[in-house]
Amino acid sequence: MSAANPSISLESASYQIIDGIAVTAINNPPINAISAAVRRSLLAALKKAEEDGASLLMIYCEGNTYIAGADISEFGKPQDFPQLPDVVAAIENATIPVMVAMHGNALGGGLEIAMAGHYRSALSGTKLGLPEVKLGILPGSGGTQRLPRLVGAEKALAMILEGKSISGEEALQAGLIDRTLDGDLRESALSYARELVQANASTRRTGQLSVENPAPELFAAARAKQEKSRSQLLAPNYIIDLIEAATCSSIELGQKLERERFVECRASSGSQSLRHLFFAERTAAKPKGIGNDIPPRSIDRVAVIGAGTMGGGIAMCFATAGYAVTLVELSSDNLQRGLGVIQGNYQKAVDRGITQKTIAEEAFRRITGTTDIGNISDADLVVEATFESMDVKSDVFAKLDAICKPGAILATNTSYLDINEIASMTSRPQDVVGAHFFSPAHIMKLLEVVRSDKTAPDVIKTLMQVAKRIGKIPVTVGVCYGFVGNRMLQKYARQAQLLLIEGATPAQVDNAIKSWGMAMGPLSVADLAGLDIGYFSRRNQGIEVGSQPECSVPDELVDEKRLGRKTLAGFYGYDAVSGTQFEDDYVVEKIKSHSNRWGITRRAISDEEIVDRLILALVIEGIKILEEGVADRSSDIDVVYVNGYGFPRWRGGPMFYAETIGLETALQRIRQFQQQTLDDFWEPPTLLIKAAEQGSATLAIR
Ligand code: T1G
Repeated sequence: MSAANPSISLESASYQIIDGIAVTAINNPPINAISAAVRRSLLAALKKAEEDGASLLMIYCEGNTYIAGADISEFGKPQDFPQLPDVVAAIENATIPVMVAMHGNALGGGLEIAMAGHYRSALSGTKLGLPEVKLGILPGSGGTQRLPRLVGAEKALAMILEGKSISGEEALQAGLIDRTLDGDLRESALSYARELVQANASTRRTGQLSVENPAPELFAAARAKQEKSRSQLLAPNYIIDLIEAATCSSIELGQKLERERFVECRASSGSQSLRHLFFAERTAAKPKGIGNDIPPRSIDRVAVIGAGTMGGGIAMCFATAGYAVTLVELSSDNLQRGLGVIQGNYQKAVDRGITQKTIAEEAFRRITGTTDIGNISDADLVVEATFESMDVKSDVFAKLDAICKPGAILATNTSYLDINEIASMTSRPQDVVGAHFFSPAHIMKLLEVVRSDKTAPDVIKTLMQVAKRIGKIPVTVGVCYGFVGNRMLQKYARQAQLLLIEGATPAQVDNAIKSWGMAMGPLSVADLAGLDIGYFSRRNQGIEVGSQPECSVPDELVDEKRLGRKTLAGFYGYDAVSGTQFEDDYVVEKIKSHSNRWGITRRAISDEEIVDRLILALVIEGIKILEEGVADRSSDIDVVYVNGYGFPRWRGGPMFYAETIGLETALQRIRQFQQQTLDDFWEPPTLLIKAAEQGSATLAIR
């Protein structure tokens, strides 16, 4: 029989004495984030437990997770007292033993609280980690000082620099926790607490431990790796410094330095950008007009039409996530080739240590190939990934309409074609939707979910949920040429071409924008994708060969069979053996002759102009997309750009970037380009003018 006092309530926690043990349960849904109320509740529970003469204080959380970190939405606002480092210090210095029981996600400040406790336990399956670096910050309440004291400098460095979580079992092995728990969290934790009391367990202060001497090259190697990554964030290097400090300084000194660095990182623009994206990605998952009341359709069986590069990658996404997939091809040769590529991709993932062999084999077995489209009549979701032609797609959708069961979702992976027209080939346009994956589809995170005029809300809801299950970051967009991402990319690529004609070289354009942070330059991207793609796209749009300044050079390159990397010649030359890219004098001369042809006097163009022209082109087109309602919110456009187009995460996306430099500044620069180029494209969009006139910091003014 246990003797329990009545439970009392402390703001965001409950408190109860059971058999002389003080038990406090935090309750702050959805993720038990450390709000000011949670901090006050923890201090109140500790004070009360000491006053009550409890033999031990046990801390755990209600709901489906332990504390998953500080409340990020409080950052940037004045912080209420007590602050977390004070709470952490009070727990470590408590006069009675404190035991923390974790479950779900024990992250960031949550794990820092646990590390200040004297005993730690976790349900098996718990994920423990310090992911702050993903938000451009570092653990700010002793994490960089206590983790190395518990698990050693090397493991601490890996965990904090990568921000990856470890399992409860790994945490036990590493010395981060003392016990794994099973079954009911509260009961299992209570029985561990009773054991500790019976064994007269005393307070143990992590801060008093010292860090075992790490390998001498550990920190130098970490710094060298960091240097190579070209990251512009402050946090990674500071993390290395702080863990090194933990090996030779007192906890007080280490924590003081950590706090200073934390405050600096939190205020940095890099962290503001990453926090913007954290919420933007979660908001994008909730398309406007698709409420919680709409039930999704049930998806078990998936079919993919087309076993080419895109179809194969898409089939892998579903198979890896556990779906049974039927892959359809016209000929058995193409099917076997496609299946071979898929198997090879799984093997690569195994060789690189990304996937376990058995998991890859199981996934591959979930894919069944067929050349008979009639075999997919029971599919709940069909993703068409055939040749980008309206004729081909119309034909496929008419067939799907004839064979698929009622209620099946019919998705097309088109990049540019009109999904309203594709839907009109069926008698069920409400079930037709765009699922625009990015190449390589099994790796790239972005999925544009394209809503046609008639797509049913539950189809969107279902695809958004399926996207999350297959590890994608979905954004709902409307129908227009190129949807959000490619439509903006065209304007960006056009500026790159115009800059060449006005005076720049391919390497100058690419280097300027890469130094700014883009993963690749636009002309290297064009070479990689193949210059023939743009060539055919221009012909499909009825643009005659060489008829515009922005496309006369690439058109001529294609006519000369310089198709890009695949022919070892495009905007650049490529070494036949090593594949190394180099600026090709032949192309530079060709560009100059095209400047002449268009009567343009070449001039020296600054890197600043290159960057502004390219990025503000994205901003203008993004704003037009917003005005037209093709994207629900400007943050959705940022999510598209950072996850699909190599836009630097630490700059938050093109729209956030415009807000960061100030909308008035962006407008002025756009007006300068309008005057300088006399190009209608630079006509400032009304929404930007209005936002700037109102002095608004954001584009969300409607
Ligand atoms: N602060 C505020 N809101 C948060 C939040 C946080 N830390 N984490 C999640 N949310 C919201 C999220 O916006 C969403 O809201 C809902 O919770 C569910 O999240 C001092 C300074 C815990 C693994 O970085 O990784 O501690 O959209 O959709 O897929 O040193 O959320 O429903 O309105 O993501 O089940 C460190 C961040 C903070 C963890 C759950 N901690 N969170 O994933 O749900 S910094 C983190 C996550 C810190 C200390 C430092 C994930 C999750 P809404 P969700 P999920």
